[in-house]
Amino acid sequence: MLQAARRPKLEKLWDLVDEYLHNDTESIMRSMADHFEYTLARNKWNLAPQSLFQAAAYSLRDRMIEWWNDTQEYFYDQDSKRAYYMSIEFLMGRTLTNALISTGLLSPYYEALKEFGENLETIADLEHDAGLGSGGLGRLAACFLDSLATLNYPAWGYGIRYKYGQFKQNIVRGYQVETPDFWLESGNPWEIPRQDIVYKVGMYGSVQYVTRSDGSLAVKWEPGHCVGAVAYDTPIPGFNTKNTLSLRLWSSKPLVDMNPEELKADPWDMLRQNQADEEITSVLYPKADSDSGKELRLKQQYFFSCATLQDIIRRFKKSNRPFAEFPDKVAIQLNDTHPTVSVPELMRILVDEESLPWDQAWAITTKTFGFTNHTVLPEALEKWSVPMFAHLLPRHMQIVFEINHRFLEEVKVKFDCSPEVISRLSIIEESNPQQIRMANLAIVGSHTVNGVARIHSEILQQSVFADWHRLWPGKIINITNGVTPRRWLYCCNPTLSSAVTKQLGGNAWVTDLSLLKDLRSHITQEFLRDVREANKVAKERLRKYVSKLTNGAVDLDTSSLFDTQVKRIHEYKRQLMNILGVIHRYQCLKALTPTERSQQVKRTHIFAGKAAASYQQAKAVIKLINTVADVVNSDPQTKDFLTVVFLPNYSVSLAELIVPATDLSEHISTAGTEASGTSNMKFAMNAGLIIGTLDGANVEIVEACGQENHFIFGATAPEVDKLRAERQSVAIDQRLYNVLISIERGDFGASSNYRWLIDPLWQGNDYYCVAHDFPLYLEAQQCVDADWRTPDVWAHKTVLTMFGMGTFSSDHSIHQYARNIWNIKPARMPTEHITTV
Ligand code: GPQ
Repeated sequence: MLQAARRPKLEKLWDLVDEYLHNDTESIMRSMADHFEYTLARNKWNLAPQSLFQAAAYSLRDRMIEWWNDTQEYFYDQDSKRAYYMSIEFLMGRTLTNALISTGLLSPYYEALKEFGENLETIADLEHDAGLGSGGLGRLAACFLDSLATLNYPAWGYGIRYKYGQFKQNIVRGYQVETPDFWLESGNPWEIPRQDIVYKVGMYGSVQYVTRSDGSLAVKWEPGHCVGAVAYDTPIPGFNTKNTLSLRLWSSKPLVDMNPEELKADPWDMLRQNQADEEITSVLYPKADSDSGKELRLKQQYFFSCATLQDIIRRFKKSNRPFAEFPDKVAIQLNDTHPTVSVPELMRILVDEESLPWDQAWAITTKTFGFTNHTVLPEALEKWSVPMFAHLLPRHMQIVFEINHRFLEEVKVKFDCSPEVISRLSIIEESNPQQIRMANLAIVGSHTVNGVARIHSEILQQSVFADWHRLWPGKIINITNGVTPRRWLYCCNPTLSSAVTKQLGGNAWVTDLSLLKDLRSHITQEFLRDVREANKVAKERLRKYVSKLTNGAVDLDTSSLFDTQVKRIHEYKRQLMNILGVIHRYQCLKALTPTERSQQVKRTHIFAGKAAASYQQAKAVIKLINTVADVVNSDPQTKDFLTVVFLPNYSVSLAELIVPATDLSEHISTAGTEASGTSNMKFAMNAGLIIGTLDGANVEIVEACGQENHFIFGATAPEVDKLRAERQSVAIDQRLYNVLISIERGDFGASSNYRWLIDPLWQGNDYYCVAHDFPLYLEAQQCVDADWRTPDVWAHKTVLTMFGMGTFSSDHSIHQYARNIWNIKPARMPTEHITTV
């Protein structure tokens, strides 16, 4: 309430509001009751749990808005440089428990809900996940927001408010069936619609040349159609600080009065156009198998970039500074290539609208943007066809050509590059039709490019972006990903968290995870016991979940080893190798006598993850896992020793349940394919061991936690390159042969379901090296069994792992972004600026 001080007459009024927002149980109950009755218009005699959740959320949101306003005012007063994190995905999951913990209001809310006759956990479970993302990239963005707020950095998140998040996955007769995820069904109490913040976003049309008053010639884009971008803000509380940031998501809406020509059109045509405008932000990743689908994706990207830049520039202009100082006040991070059209958009604004000379505009632009790459898979590097781009964004197309022309001229003059190198560096691919390589545009338009794990950044430097690395040494850097210890340890694993707090004599570790390393040298028996206990509690919670999900059909044995692989289903992640390994284990068990069987390590294999709707191979893997589960779980000879479950509809909240309950997690991608992985960090932070390849962040995790504590196997990245280059055909191991034959024979339903998976293996067409790594994987699994049989050995490894995870907090990553890319400083509100108790 800093404003109040400036307008004394209103002071009293604000004091009254502050009074209302006190944080004791009584005041919280009063605000909940208010929202129950007036915001939700519910009958007070019927305290439906869903409405209680909403009332709790609204009342908490009020408190966060209070802090959010103060934070924004504080940043403004401090004239802080701000970082803007632009991401097409934000995989936020649920908010309630996390926000209560961050704001320090868990206990009064717990009490308040108890007074209303409800339990906080039950109420928290009613919240629908905000699934505005599909995988690690979106979850990383969410972890980064949590760290930015917690570390008091002046920052904003910008993205799209999709009406439908990532699809809901149902498993029907073993197959994945997708249905829309209408996450807004019961409303979204966290967001604040800003009908007052609407920007005009143009598209199509033509480029005009106009004469300025001084006689010079200016270029002006006359869009053929305009849509509105409405802001929706979600407060992002920091842990143990009142600094509260904002995630601003854009929603599209028709702007009829902006399109006067269209007013003359047939009303039905207009209605259809309005619907099309609303559709821009309907779904995450519209199907791109048609030209219209591709255009919609590009439209989304431009819509989001255009609205965000207008908002950033409006905020910058409040300081009345010249544009030359823009990069001193603004850092924009492009989370992958999706927001890269922001580069020509900023150039258009500076050159066409602000009349800056090209060179100055370009200097400002390149000092403003940073670019994070998240993949080396060539198929995932975005390209847009030139004719399509030119049709939707004619002025931007000119600008991209101009950027490319100037860049290539500079390269030719300053560096002695061959024509091949020039053609690889070009932003335009000379195919038919020509394509814009968005990664090249992002690299040229940014001052720094970063990979997300050491090995990934090295691959970028040495192969994928090697030409660039030679051209501009030092421009490609590494910042290894991290995950927030608030959500991924403190909130999701309260028992283990308490043990750590007890051990360290306080909870400072929640914002400084490096404190864990001090515990490595004196591991106590008490702590080992606590870790085992936490694992037991988490396993029991998961057992109950699975039992409810399967109507009691699957009852997990919590004394068994929980072996988990949960992530997007993709060939490179090799869930196939995992399930083939499970079939091998099943065959081994079948071949044993009952006495021998009873001496085997009991195991539960847990899978979860979504396959892209059009990805046949990935969908076949899901079918295979589910069918193996049916066979194995109902086989009386083996069912006491081996259980397989595929948990449908993987999500952030499901991960929060699975991660603490896992003994061993699988991160077994073909070396050189997984940029980083972040679930590996979550599991290890929760004292889980890793079976994995030397890929992505696994490399650094095992280095930090001790390779001897994990189960590392398989071809290394250079070996994979060699295998591929030599096209070596790998002889199929006898155990793999037996597994493939059993699938072929129909032991797991019609083998035709699995042609996509098995034929390439028989044919030696094994791009992801499953056949090569399979025997090594089985050996690593045998080592797992051996260690599991010695509980003390296992327990020591888990604890050493957890204590080695100090640098994998997203706080650590964010400090590096702040220092090495954005040049921003923390700005924590001093307590006297805070009006709420
Ligand atoms: N990642 Cl390019 C995604 O989740 N989606 C994408 O579209 C791309 C990458 C992941 C990547 O596969 C993981 O290895 C990373 O840990 C994660 O991004 C965050 O960097």
